[in-house]
Amino acid sequence: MVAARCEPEQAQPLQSLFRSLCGERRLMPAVEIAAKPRALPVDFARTALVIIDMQRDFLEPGGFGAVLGNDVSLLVKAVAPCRRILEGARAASLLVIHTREGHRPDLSDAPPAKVQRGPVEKRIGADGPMGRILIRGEAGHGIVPALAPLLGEPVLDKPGKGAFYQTDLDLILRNRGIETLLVCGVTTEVCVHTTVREANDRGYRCLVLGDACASYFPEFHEVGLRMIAAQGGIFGWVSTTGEVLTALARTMKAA
Ligand code: C5J
Repeated sequence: MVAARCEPEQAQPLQSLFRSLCGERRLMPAVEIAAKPRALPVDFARTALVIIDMQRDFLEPGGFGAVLGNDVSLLVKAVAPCRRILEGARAASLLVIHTREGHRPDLSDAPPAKVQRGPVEKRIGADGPMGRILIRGEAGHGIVPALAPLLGEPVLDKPGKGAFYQTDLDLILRNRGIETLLVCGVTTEVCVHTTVREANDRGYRCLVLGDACASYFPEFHEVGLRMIAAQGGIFGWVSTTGEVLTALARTMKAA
């Protein structure tokens, strides 16, 4: 096949065509958010907030996290920053998406390799103080009350660690023309990281709000954030709730 050549005199019309096909706004981001490894230009009209797995099973005593022997109080510190960015996103009419990790009661969507780990009484599906561990519909599977989804905000039930795996997240984002994700939630090095890697491979820019993420292992949290921003931002950008809220306020003032 002969490759199409672009003569110099054709370049200008082709660039205009490309701009009109892609939408001029894409080339003129509204605001820059201070971030590592460098500031990220963001068009908030094409940005969604994705809150990962802020579920009672991970954050409250008696849930899956606690049953596994973790100190759940380490995750609770992410609730207030998540709440602040959630309120900011709602005020600015951003698309807000909540995710929950969990499985069908019959475990038909839970790979045996995931379930069959550790003592039987501590496994996914076992009875716990907040109902069956990590099972949809049980009390522990719910999102903590401070971050309860509002009617109309998509809540994605995911069987895996990543929010794109076996969900319609990509479809929802593409139908809304979303190109940038503000990502927060728990845990930094597991479900947040997996989701950011999946999103990055699908072409989304991911800005992770470090203070609105948390881990049972503070050192994993720190290193997890550093990994995202390393090598020129190998998976994305890392910022804070405060920086994003400042940028949102600037945008809303200018509008
Ligand atoms: C874990 C999660 N850690 N949401 N899930 O199993 O990070």
